[in-house]
Amino acid sequence: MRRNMRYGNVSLIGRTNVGKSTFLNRALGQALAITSPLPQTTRDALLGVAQHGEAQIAFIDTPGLHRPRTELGKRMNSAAVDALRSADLIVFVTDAWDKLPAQVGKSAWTGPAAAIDSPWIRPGDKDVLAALGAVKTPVILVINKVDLARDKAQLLPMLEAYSKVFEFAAMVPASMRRDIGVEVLLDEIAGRLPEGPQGYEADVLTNRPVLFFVREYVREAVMNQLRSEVPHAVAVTIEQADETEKLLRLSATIHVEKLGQRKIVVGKAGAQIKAIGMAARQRIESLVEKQVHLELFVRITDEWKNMPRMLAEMGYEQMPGLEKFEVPDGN
Ligand SMILES: Nc1nc2c(ncn2[C@@H]2O[C@H](COP(=O)(O)OP(=O)(O)OP(=O)(O)O)[C@@H](O)[C@H]2O)c(=O)[nH]1
Ligand SMILES: [Mg+2]
Repeated sequence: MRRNMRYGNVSLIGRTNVGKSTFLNRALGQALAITSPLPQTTRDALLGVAQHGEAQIAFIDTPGLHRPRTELGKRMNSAAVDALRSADLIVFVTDAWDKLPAQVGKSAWTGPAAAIDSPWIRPGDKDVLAALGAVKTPVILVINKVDLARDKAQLLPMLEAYSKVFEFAAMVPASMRRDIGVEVLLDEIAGRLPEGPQGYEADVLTNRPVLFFVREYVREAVMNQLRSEVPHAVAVTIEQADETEKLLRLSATIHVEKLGQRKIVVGKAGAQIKAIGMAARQRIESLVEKQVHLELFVRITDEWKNMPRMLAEMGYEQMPGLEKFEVPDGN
């Protein structure tokens, strides 16, 4: 073991759409995880092994914590909570207010009764902060998307409000999009990991198989090309995969819930499905570094989000022992 080598598990948690997966990709130096402007992009915990100086950081990116309305939603939350169990360090990501929170500007507002009721705390963060109260692991707070804050002075009361609710090991304002604060954050993380030998061989990036990313990259293309309810109605299964030295030949099915959604995914004369296939194929090709043939089908599978058999086939596993977990309602 070299001197000062460090290694540890670091879980990324937070509300949906705050930039957890974007941060993972920054840390890895490659776009392994899928990201999109829509909420609920990540559905599964994802390991990404990053190297930072002498430290090897085993990140677990997780689905955004939310109040679930479907069996899929419950499984997403339980995947996120499960990732807290094995963590040496938790990175809790939230995002900066783009303008002053409404209550702050109101003269009638006379200050919060309890720290958690501060108008500077994102309402959706309250559940997560309450859940963190029960963990013993150190937590670093990241306020991402500072590029969106019109007035940077707003960050100070926000940092102060969060620090009153929870004793964070560190607080880092960042912009994953503009590459602000990323190095500082990685230093803060690396410095807090246990000293010891590395957990993975130097060339290991993740433990997910290629077909996991095939499903993800098809879904990412849908999420980035379509709007309204369609992206959230979509799941992807692999029908066939054959690999030779030079070529990966795949066929996959995009499941939607309704006929109208199928029409949108296919598009006029198949133009939309072709564009989705093209974007996904490029992502897969750069991952496997060989030529990819990708054939896509679109099928209506009503209620797949509530069908345990379909969810299992799509890889959204039930975490044993976590069925009872509920995000506390913060009251
Ligand atoms: N303006 C701005 N946008 C950002 C920043 N970081 C991420 N984003 C964007 O925010 C959106 C959501 O990013 P993701 O990384 O998918 O968010 P997430 O937290 O993983 O979301 P879930 O997987 O749904 O929980 C994407 O459109 C990103 O490009 C940032 O620093 N500034
Ligand atoms: Mg994500």
